[in-house]
Amino acid sequence: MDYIKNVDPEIYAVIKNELKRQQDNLELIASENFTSEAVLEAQGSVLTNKYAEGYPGARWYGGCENVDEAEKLAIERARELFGAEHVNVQAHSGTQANMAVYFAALNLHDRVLAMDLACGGHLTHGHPHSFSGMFYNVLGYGVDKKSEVLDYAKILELAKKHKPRLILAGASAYPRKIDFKEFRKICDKVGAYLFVDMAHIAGLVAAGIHPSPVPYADFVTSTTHKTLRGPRGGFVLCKKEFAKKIDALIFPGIQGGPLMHVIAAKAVAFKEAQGVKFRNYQRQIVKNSRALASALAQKDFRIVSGGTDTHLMLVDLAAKGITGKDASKILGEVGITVNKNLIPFDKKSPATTSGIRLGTAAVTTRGMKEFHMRQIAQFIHEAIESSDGAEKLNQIKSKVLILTRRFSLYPGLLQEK
Ligand code: DSN
Repeated sequence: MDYIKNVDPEIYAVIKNELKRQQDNLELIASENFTSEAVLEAQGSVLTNKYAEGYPGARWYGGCENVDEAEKLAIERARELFGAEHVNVQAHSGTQANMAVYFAALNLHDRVLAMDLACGGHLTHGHPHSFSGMFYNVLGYGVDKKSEVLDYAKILELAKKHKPRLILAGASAYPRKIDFKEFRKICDKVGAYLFVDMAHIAGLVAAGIHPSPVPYADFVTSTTHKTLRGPRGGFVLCKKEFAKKIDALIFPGIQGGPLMHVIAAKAVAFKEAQGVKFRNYQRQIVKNSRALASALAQKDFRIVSGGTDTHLMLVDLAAKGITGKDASKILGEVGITVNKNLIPFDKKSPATTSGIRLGTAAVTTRGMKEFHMRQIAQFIHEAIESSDGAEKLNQIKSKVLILTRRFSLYPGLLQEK
């Protein structure tokens, strides 16, 4: 980073400080991860200089022979990894991948059935301030009040009553496996498209640890940077019959030039996701998630739905007498990064919340195992119990630092010469 250090010391400092923050803290935000060095290299490469509107072999600009290869590799690897009929790797983000699917499948104001935000859905699943809620008539389904898991009979009832043109499955804060086969059956009963947003679980799906939505869904979207561990970005998988429509809607429909450096980094991530090492990594994510949930439960934290089958869990803090907002602040003070999150049927507002969401993808990337999850649960417990004791919080912060220092992250990066 010598060039940036000389040209722009302020931004150099930002990057350096962020690297230190990532190294020193325990990253438990369920949607975050640490890419490999290979992904970082591809994303920071000269491919950023190239315009390549269009698709491989059919671009609007000359000189695309090398970036064509990168995009073809990304497409082929994703197709193989997920067994999809068609792949588009140009979506800049999950939101844009989702937008292309809405535009491909629906007319304005069509009816959609999607997971409620309060029960774990995403902003693009119908929030009134998202294009999805502005352009479409989105109705929500949730989880069962007692079990806090998806109630497929209820979803079928809603589908029969409201006759949506599209049903959206997938969530940002749902800790249990989703039965995509059941969703397909519901869609077939009411003649709806099935659209799965697998952004959170894409790595688990790639590794065969969560059942794949691809055989059942008309459209599947994802980001590349969560459990999949790639660069920040999105992609779309769909049945062959929608291929042309999806491609035309991504470009020129909603995007201009694709980010070829990001597409190359996606190709690297898809390659990394093909190996045994990645499968073992995904298995460890879930083992760690279960270990963290059960260690927290032993400290009397209520885990929504009683546990987890995935990389994430929701912790209900109501009985601890603290809000999600305050808990995330206190945990931040001891170097544990989490986000406040609504829990199903939350009585508090989205800005306050009764819960926090925790995920284990990033700490597993660092090499932590079940034993360390039990240590982390202890830190969380101690921090929440001593929320007004600055000295105690400092002690916990030191323990967090001792743990994170044992698991190096990007060793050698930005080292002073
Ligand atoms: N913002 C992401 C998350 O945290 O789940 C979803 O896009």
